Amino acid sequence: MKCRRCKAPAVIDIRRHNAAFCLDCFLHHCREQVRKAIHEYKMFSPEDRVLVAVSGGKDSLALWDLLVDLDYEVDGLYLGLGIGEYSTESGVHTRQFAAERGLKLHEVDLPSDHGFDIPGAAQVTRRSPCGACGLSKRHLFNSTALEHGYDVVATGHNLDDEAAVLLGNVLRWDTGYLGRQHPVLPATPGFVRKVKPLVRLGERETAAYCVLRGIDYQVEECPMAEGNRHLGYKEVLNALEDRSPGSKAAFLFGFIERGHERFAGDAEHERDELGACTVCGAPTPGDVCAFCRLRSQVGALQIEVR
Ligand code: Q46
Ligand code: ZN
Repeated sequence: MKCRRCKAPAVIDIRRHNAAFCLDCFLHHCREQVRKAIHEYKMFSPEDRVLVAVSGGKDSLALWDLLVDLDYEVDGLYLGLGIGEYSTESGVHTRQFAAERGLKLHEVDLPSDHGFDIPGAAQVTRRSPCGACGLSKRHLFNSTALEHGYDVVATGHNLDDEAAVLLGNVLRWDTGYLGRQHPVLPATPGFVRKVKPLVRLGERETAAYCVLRGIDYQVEECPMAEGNRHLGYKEVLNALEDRSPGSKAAFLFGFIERGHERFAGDAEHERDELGACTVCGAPTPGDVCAFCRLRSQVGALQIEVR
């Protein structure tokens, strides 16, 4: 197997691209895919201040590394979820990555800053931990970016993640979510811009990128992920990809190019109906936002919720 670019012995093959690369050319390929995504979808410019949401896993650390390498002004944000050993180790990997490179890292800790953790929230609400986790992440990434004056929040969602989310949204024909599923969500009142620069890279590529760059990431999966629907969608898509390489990318990019626009109106309609949370001021369709309601349910906030 030879490198497509320089003909040296290859270290990785990417069936979707029908290509193999040597170490240097693979790193170049990853940078090019991220550069392309940023330009193609007009994610941000060198003048923008970017906050990367880092979990300590392969995707977010690869993203931070790639953006620094491409000379963008990027700081990190780590959110402590209070998921036992998993969170402790994720924090260690993230802090170590930032310290070794002299990068600025913001930290928000759910237990000490907001009075609850994800396993506790799941127990009290009797809902899936990922529900409480996802809404806390969305809320805190946005509010922290606003508080510190960042223009953009970048997350490490890769091609596999986005294709799995799309499959879930299509299976439920959730038109509001389909209207919001795009590599760039523009800023609207109360929300900073959200971008996904890894959308052109698969998770096998981000893992290989970290290994080849010597990035020490959290290899353990979150223990709360078990039974999560998202993992099932990934398995289905992997089986399809095995049979016909490139089908995952065709599914996702076909939607972005030809499907997304048709649902954009549904997302806009939902956005127009937002007011301000009476507790924290975040945009919300009701009186109190989902994050403040969660805090009140777990007993970390005393409010009357109708
Ligand atoms: S961290 Fe949170 Fe994930 Fe764990 S609880 Fe679910 S959503 S699985 S990316
Ligand atoms: Zn609120």
